[in-house]
Amino acid sequence: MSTKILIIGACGQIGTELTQKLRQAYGTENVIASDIRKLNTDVVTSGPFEVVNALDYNQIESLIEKHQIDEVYLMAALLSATAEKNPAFAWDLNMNSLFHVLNLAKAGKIKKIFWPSSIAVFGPTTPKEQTPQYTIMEPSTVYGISKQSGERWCEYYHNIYGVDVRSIRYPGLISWSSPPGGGTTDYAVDIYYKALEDKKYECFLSEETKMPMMYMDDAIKATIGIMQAPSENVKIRSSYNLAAMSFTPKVIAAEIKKHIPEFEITYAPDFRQKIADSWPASIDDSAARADWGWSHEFDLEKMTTDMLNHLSKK
Ligand code: AKB
Repeated sequence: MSTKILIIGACGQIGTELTQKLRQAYGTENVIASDIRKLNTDVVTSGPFEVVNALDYNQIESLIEKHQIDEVYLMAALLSATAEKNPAFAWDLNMNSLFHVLNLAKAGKIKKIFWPSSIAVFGPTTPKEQTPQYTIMEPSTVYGISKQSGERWCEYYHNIYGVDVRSIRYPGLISWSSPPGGGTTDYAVDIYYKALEDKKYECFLSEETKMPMMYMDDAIKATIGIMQAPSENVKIRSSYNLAAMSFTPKVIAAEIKKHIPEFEITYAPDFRQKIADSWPASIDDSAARADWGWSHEFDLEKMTTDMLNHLSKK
């Protein structure tokens, strides 16, 4: 029997590419994309799509029953920068959508959940370089607090109710096919667009702000990888550290300059600088590599070539 999948928040930066890859892997009809509204995107036109409010338990439940869903990927969330502007709504969306899905699994209505966490679970008191899987976690953003609480609840539902929930702590994600949605790491996507369009970019972070980053192809590979891993290999049920590369705005600008020599970057740090300063500069993801065989393919050089190729065609 085929696995039936529901993606909640399918029109976002990750959801867009995840939907395509899952449809290739599991068959278009078996992957139901859903989001708060029906946009005219590939996600909507390339297969089954449903409008759903991630805060509405009954709506999610009836979709799960209608399509006889086995697995849910809960991608709906407010990211770090947007969440700081609307803390109450960020907390509501990020926490209650998770509770809905955890409770549906607890009730036996779905078999498996993917829920994304983030490097935002760490804070200013966390060791900055090669941040370990287990370490001090005192997040200072609403987004980080919601992700850290979510991790605790995932582990609790797994330990107490046997819910099969799997999670990774995404670093900043860089993609060409869909724009990012309100994060602190978004500069690393914007910079490619502006380099091609204007040959210049004003960065909202300072030149030496080093953060962990990952190309979307690798993030999707990790997401599907952890979901397909045998249950006994997924030993951590809060969330796994995940890493590919770390760089500063200065370093990514120098890499882009190799392709577009006239490109210039300037710096005008705003409120997002404080968020970035509270996060790790690099991540130790050895547990993910050992437990379920995670490995990345893209470094800064390979990603930059791929991004510029795709964006120039776009
Ligand atoms: C953000 O910047 O908020 C996200 C994240 C690191 O989770 N990209």
